[in-house]
Amino acid sequence: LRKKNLTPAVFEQVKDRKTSSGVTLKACINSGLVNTDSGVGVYAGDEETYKVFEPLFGPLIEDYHKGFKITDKHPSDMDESHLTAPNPDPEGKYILSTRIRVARNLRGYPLQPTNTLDGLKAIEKKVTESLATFEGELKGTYYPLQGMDEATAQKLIDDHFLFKKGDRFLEAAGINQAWPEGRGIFHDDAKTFLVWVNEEDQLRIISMQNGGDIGAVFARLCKAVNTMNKHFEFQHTENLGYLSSCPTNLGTGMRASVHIKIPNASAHADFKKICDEYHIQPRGIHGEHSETAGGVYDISNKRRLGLSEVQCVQDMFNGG
Ligand code: ADP
Ligand code: ILO
Repeated sequence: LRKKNLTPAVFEQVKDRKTSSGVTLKACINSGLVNTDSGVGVYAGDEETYKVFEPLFGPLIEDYHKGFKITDKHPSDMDESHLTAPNPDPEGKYILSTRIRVARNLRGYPLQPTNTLDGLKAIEKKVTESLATFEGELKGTYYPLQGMDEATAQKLIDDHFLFKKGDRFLEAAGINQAWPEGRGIFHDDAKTFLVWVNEEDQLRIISMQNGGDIGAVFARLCKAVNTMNKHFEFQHTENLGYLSSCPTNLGTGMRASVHIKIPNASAHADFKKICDEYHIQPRGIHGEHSETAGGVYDISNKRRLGLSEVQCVQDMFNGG
């Protein structure tokens, strides 16, 4: 998307621009320059990046979040009673698990590419102190990455709960600095409510469980996010919604997915075309940029900006 949208004319317009915290064009596009197989290839270093580099980011955002115009206002709806998504597979024949996550960043801190070790640690402290007060189904424990033994970390990654180490896209965007300091995962005993701390975004708030009960997963996420809204102020603007370092995660910051067995559909010649038509994105079984196994795909909503959270989940339900 960067290659398509950074035309010679746009390049001339933005090549010498800089945000007040020093974010340059080179910093925004380095991840895609290093990783030529990127789908998107840009990251924003701070809130101002989206304004200062709008000649590049504006068209790219409209390109990814189909139907959204940069001048539009972004809506929000986290009322689970507005969702119509009865379990599509009550017998558990096709859907292995359901996961819905949102990305969030705290107001007052830069986005991750320009964050500092002090910033990461301050965020970790603030967030974990608040999470420690959560009760009921949101009650859990924080596990810092620093000091976690390799086998425990790898098991959490293999079981789809924890982010992976050394992601080359994040590395080139400057997001892996001082790894693993300041990073960690909070979760309840059942691992159905989880919070990633200081990965690509400062927070990833996650609700997940086995099976296809999308409504229950969304209801838990609504409860978690509504509770977190009382504790934190997140970076947010009227037209871009919640801000994130990758422009694909703007707006709702929401990716609602199912792990689903579709060996025949995925082998169909029109698989990609059908996914595009329904605004869904197929990923491998271990997340983005991973391969898949046994015809099991991660199917999720592609658009996250310009439509509400309820509509994002509805996109995934309709497409899946
Ligand atoms: P993100 O969704 O946070 O953008 P990834 O695509 O890397 O990032 O996925 C993170 C992890 O979540 C991966 O291990 C992936 O397999 C897991 N995951 C995604 N969707 C589901 C799902 N429906 N059920 C179980 N695990 C899932
Ligand atoms: N920079 C990577 C990832 C893009 C979208 N995904 C995430 C996790 N932000 C790319 O361009 O392929």
